[in-house]
Amino acid sequence: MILKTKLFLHLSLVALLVSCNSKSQESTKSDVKDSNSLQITKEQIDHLGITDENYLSAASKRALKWPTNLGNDWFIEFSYLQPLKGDLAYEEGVVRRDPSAMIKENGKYYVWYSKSTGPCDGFGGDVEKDKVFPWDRCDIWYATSKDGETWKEEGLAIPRGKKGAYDDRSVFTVEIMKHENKYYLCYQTVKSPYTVRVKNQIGLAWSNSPDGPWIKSKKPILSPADNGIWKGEKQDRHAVIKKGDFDSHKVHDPCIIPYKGKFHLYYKGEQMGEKITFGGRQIRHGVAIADKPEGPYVKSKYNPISNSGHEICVWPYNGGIASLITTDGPEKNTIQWSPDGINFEIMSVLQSVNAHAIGLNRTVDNEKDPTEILRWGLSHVYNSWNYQSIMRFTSKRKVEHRAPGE
Ligand code: AAL
Repeated sequence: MILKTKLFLHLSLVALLVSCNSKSQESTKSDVKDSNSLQITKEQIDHLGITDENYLSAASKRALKWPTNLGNDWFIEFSYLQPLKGDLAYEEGVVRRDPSAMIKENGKYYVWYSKSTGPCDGFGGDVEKDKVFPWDRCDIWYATSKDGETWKEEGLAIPRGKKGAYDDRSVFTVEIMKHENKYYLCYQTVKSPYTVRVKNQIGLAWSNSPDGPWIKSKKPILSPADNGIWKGEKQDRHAVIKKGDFDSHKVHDPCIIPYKGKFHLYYKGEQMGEKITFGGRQIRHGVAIADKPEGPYVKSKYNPISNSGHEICVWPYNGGIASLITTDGPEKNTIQWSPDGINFEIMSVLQSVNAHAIGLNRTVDNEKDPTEILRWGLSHVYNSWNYQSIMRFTSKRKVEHRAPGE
């Protein structure tokens, strides 16, 4: 396992970073195999298709360090998204996005999601009155389905708080956890006014039934780090004196996993003064750990625990935690695994991930296969900037490549 993870670090990062930093043109002399540093077998040469073992390119040298017992278990392909039927089919004028994981109760799948109506106006106007993002002025709704394809919208689960509350502006991007016959919804919260610099927090609600009623935590269970310093008074999130920790601006996409007798709250951090790096946003994940589902949650000193990614998509596997990293950063489109829920290594690099803000299917036996939980689930899709809907994704293990009729 450890060997494999090291391999993939080589595959994606070393290839990207080390080769960028090394001299762009190697001399002919250094192309020649350094027989002291590489023990090469005939099988390796044949497997890798190397023309002359005395003339190894930089790529071949890296390939020769891959373990010979390389498996294919974590490599998958996503198919096209499929529309849902019933109440979750696309509806003009309505935002349904960021689906939670699915759980099965009373013979039905349950899903929770952010819901709002009407177009959004951005930050140019009156942020007290406008709807700035599709996920602004949301409440959390839920739906059920017998087959995961045709859904019935059951109604409101978590409304926004009363004026002045920490969640008075929007409650959104929800996840579900069932633990000892109790249900927990964790979600993002924003307090009005929704300015560019507004801090985002995480709230929690619990119930004895998936149908509610839900009791909300009086205070957020997680807040951004408070060690960044804005520059000037103008609402500009890029103007900072000090950026602060990776989560100094927003804590997002919460997902709680019961793990080794504790509760791991995985989340996405957004940093004040965020930059574009490696062609994407500077987004990283963190974990906060509690003894009880309600908290208090203490951020790990190892944070950030990813250097890339966007929405959180994590599941337990083989005594550790697996994580699908998408959208931003040099390690996007990889599946990673950690033996301890903190120290993640790359297990596979995916061609693309045709699913966003994934709602995992938590009803499967995720030990059957490392990626069993990704066989099908929910994703949101941008029908337009104003309106998003929920669709169904599928993926399969990539095990062969054959021409038609071959
Ligand atoms: C997402 C998530 C969070 C962001 C926005 C809504 O997909 O990362 O939830 O706030 O976009």
